[in-house]
Parts: sequence; structure tokens; C-alpha cells
Amino acid sequence: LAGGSARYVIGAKTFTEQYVLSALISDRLQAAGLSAATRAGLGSSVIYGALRNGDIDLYVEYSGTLWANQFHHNEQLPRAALLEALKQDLAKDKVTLLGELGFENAYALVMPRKKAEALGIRSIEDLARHTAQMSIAGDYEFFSRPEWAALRDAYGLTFRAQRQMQPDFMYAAVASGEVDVIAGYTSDGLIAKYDLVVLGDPKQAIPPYDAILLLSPRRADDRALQDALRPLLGRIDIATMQQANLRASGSDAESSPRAVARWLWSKISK
Ligand code: PBE
Repeated sequence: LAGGSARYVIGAKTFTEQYVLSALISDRLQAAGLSAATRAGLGSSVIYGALRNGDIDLYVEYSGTLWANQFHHNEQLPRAALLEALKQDLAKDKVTLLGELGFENAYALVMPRKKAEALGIRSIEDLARHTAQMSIAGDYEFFSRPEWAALRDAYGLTFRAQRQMQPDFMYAAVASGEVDVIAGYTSDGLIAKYDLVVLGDPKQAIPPYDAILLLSPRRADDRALQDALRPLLGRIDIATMQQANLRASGSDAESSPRAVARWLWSKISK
């Protein structure tokens, strides 16, 4: 969609959940009589800057992403404490954190359940003893992000091969044995569908990743916008988001981001 005459521009990153959530937001704005357009395909390294500059008006971010990548913190904090600390960073940029959607979408190391059981692997600590013989796949951002460096160094991970993949394809690749481990997303429904297991992170090297709604400085006092968005806050739990993402991974008409966004709204507005 072109941004031309629309009053509000919603930003979206480069994976399925973001297409669904931006469609959900767009529908909510339109239902409130506010015109909206979406600018998709903004990677994590540019989307926050676009919001701060006012090139986009709002988007869904994840707390740990900003914490590690934008504000360069390496301190480990629990979910609520990290959000509080993040608010201070955002306030300096005059960016509004309107609230949480209710679920986390964290990076997690994921592998087939059967293979993990056969090798006695339950945590990343267990995995570390095997990585010299293993390959790992991650999305196009993962291996250049500080979260990966922190994880690799905390556990001494030394994979023999490292591949970048479109996130939707990672699950089938690890299920079929094309790669041994993936850096998956915990809100993806495909983890359960392919009988994969999320490995524990006892050293808490991976931060919490609450999904949060951010508004540009220009929208800090925009009541109409904020009232339209408030019904989304705290309403999307992890099971519901996983179901939505699973629906969106299909290829029929019901799987389009807009169709899934409407399904999601029907679930959370009851
Ligand atoms: N995440 C996990 C990434 C992608 C998946 C939500 C933390 C991010 O967009 O920041």
C-alpha cells in the first residue's frame, strides 16, 4: 500500500507475524474512521529510526530487540523490569510505549524433539557439547545481532556451519534434518506442528521480548489514535498469537495477513 494520502503509516518488519499485526492495526484504525497505510519490509535495524523520525507513526516492536540492538544494553533483566528500564530510553527519544500486546516473541534455539531426546539435549548448555558437528540456521538479522554474540559466548557455541534463511522456511528445514538447529521465534505455531522443542536457556543469555506498541513523537498526544489501539493491549496471549501465525503459514485465501487479522480480532474482541 502506498502511503500517499493516508493519515497514519503503520510500519512492519519482514516476517509473517508483523504482516498479521499491521493488518490488525490497520483494520482498527479504519474502524475508528482513521485512514491508514502500511509500510512493510523494514528490518529491525531501521524500523525504530523510521519511527523516531516520523517516517512511520506506529509499529509493533519487541522489548529485547530494542534493549540489545538500539540501546546496546547487555544487562540481563526479567520481563517487567526490562520494560520499565526501556521506557526510560524511549522517553529520551520522545517515543511512546502505549502498552504490551500480551505475548512474547523471543528468539529460541529449536530442534526436533526426537533428535534432542536421543542426544540427551534439553538446554543450550547440553547442546554446546554437540555443536562442533552441527549446523544452525537463523533469519537474515540473527547472526549480526548482539543477542547471537551473547548466546554464542555464554555457552561457547561453535557450529560447523551457519546459514541464513527466510523465517517461514526454517521450521521445515530443521524438521527434515537439512539443518540441526534453528534460531526460531517462540510465537510461531510451526514449532508445535513439526514436533520441535525449544531448548532451555539456563544462563538467560537471551532477553525477554514482549510485543509492544510504539508511537512516533508526533503521536504522543493523539487521543483518537490511542483510543483506537487500546482494545489491542494485553489481549493477545501466546497461544492465540501462535494459532494466528500458524493460520498465516498456509497458502489458501484464509491465510492472507488480512484474513488472519480478522480471525485474530474475532478471538480477542469477544
Ligand atoms: N524477535 C524474534 C525478532 C524476530 C523474531 C521478535 C525478537 C525481532 O523482530 O526483533
